Amino acid sequence: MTPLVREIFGVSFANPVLLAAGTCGFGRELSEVLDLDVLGGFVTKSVTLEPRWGNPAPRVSEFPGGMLNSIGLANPGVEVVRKEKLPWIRERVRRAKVFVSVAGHSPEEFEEIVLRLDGEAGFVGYELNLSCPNDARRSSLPFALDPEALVEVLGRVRERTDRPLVAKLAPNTPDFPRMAGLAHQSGADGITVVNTIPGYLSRPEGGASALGAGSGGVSGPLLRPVGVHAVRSVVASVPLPVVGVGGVSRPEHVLEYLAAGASLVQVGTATFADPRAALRVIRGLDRIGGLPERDVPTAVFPEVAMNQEKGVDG
Ligand code: RRO
Repeated sequence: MTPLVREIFGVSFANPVLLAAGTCGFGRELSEVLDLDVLGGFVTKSVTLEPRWGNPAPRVSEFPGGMLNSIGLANPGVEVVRKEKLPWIRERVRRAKVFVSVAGHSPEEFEEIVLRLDGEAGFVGYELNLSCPNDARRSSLPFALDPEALVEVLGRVRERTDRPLVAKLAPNTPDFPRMAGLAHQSGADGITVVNTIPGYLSRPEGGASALGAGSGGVSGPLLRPVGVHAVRSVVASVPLPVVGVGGVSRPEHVLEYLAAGASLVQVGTATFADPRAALRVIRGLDRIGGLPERDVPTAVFPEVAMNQEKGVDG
């Protein structure tokens, strides 16, 4: 067994458990019920260039397999994050490591958001949200399903920061090795898998959508096998740390993701049902007495070598 502490991206995490983007805002509200410093870290709500109100209510709906959401990227915009949210984090968060989730409508917007935030203290790196299923303003594919767009986002942002860049991919990516390989070649330091699965729920009486926006993203228990599968696939194809997310609500789930090769694991939807879910998970890992030994994969695997030979567009 090894202790819970993880050294990933040149950063020391007290444990491998982070809160997933969109499940803890910018930390402040949750800090009233959970000591954020028990966490390995957290990822902020995705930040856009302009403030966004988000989608019409209802924004979430439950079903037996989990939850469907279409929040619609509601966030105060990069300037409020810079002037209000990050100062709060700087003052109040001591040990937990914070990643800012960035979501643009174009590669230029990703670049601009990073430019505006990079001079600020209080966070260690960026999780690039390339996979939001609920972004009405981007009419074509999410970045994570569009190889050229993914390469352009990574390339532009890489020029603007030396901080760790973690690319968050979509669960409906038809080819994880290819997209993870492109992210790696374009400067990503890590890969997060997975975001929510596009889905639709009707109201019990039938017909109309259960959500104000129509379709949404599915998360919760049914996402766990999807996330673990994605972690295995990415770990086997790129020599980067992989962050696993999807359906984690118990310490055993963290161990399952770590056994699949994840370096860090995020708790997402479970926090909505119980704001202290991540604390229970970390206490459970403590009771187990640490984490099983596992080598972090460092080899360059054949799929990556193939992508490199073919060039970034594969
Ligand atoms: O805000 C959302 O509706 C949302 C985002 Br940005 C995302 O990345 N994933 C998700 O399920 N919802």
